[in-house]
Amino acid sequence: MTALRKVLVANRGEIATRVIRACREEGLATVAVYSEADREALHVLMADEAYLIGPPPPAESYLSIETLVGVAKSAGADAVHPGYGFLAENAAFAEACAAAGLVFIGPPAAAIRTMGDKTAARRIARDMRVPMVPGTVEPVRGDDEARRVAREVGYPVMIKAAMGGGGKGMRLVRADAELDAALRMARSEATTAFGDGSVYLERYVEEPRHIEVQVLADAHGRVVHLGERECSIQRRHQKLIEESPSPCVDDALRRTLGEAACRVAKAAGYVNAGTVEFLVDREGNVYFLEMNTRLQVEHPVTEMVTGIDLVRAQLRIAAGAPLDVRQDDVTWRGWAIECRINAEDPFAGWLPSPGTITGLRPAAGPWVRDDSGAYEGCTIPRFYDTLIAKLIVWGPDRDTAIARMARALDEYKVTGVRTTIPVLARIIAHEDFRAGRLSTQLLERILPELAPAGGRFESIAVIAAVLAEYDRLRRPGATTYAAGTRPDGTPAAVPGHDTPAAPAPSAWRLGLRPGWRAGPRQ
Ligand code: MV4
Repeated sequence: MTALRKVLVANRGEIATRVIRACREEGLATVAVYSEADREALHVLMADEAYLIGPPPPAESYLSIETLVGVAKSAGADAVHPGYGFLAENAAFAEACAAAGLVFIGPPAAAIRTMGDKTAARRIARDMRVPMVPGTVEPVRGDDEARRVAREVGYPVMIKAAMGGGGKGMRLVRADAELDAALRMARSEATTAFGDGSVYLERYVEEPRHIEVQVLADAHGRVVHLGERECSIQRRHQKLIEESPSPCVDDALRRTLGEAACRVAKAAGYVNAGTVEFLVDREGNVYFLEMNTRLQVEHPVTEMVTGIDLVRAQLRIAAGAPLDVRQDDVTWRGWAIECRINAEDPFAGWLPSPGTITGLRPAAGPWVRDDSGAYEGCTIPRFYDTLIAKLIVWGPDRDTAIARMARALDEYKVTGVRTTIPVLARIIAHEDFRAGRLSTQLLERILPELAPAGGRFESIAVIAAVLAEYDRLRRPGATTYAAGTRPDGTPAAVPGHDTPAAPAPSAWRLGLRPGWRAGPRQ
């Protein structure tokens, strides 16, 4: 046991606030870090101390391993929580923390590295006799081998980047004739995105459901699973709504999936919280997909049905404590649903809608949870993920949870930026969602009717240009250009798109933490 005292939270937004809350409940001091775009962000206000780590582009701030480790050491932190995204699944970061004598609140670097290679993960699943999609367990060497395997497993097949995951760099191939070109494209995309052109093949599963199992593993060899989350409501690999349990998983399947997930975690030498992903086809066959070596965005739905605080568990596991639950102690009660509220305009091509939140009234009331990184007057910067908050509800059964989510979405008011709330409400009201007829294709099918581009459509060319501008702004050096800057240090509005910046009430005057003081500026 290494008793932790002070945790540096290497993240921003709602997940940073989630981790700070758990630390405070555990009696741990917290250190926030922030970029120039986040000077008045909620996580900065909530932490005991906060340190500026650089300009807005992530590569120069939240992704800078050297800066983060340096700040953790100089602030006297003894542990680092990476949250999700940014450096959460970066083995080099976990190693740099360990080398500096900091406890990384996540899995061992070796487990991150193993699972980062999706073919290595498939070899583990094969060795553990966990069912998986037919395909290769090594990267394919040449085009001839690829053709042979594709014919063997049968078309359609998917080409996936070995170092990819989360849907990036996948390519669907329906016939021999398309294979060579698809391989070339996939390899080149993988090289650009992951610095490694290795690809592997899998048979394509049509209209699958996306189900994932939460696991917790301690440093003493004990592994438990906390059941599944249904994550089929996605758009372009971004989940919009998640729930637990899944309407298509019964007790027997839960046990099968849970035991499979635990075997994979054990074989990988996994420690801390992790998630094992599966696909479920129309016939109910399940296939291992990959393992995510981090706390996930949608972890709250698991917390709500199991009563287990996953971030608290992460902190305790990192300190070397044995798990305080055995598998038989884990029970599931009721139903939980999460909706992701993003600053995006679903009626204008889902363009990011950064800016100042001029009015905010989150939903509240019984069995409603608001995991948020926002407050009235705060600014949603254009440099990061557009997630404003996660709205989570619990009910004794799925119908009650759905009615509660509909009520809560109706109650949730945000002005100043466009949000995904209206389209979330329409999905929740849709008969296929209510009937539990979920698949990864459902959203693509019903969105044209739920979120017509009509009213605010700005033409495809404008949308493409604005998206390219956001892309550019997120790259290193982007903030040193000549355009006018806002008082918060962020560049002026994207022409023709942004809502004009309204003067924000100063966050410093909100008095969220009377004792708050900024740490030394770097
Ligand atoms: C698949 C698949 C079908 N067949 N693999 C996407 C995220 C990443 N974790 C793996 N993903 C998928 N892999 C095989 N062999 C379907 C998905 C998938 C998906 C694909 C297209 C559109 C939406 C999707 C949502 C979830 C999963």
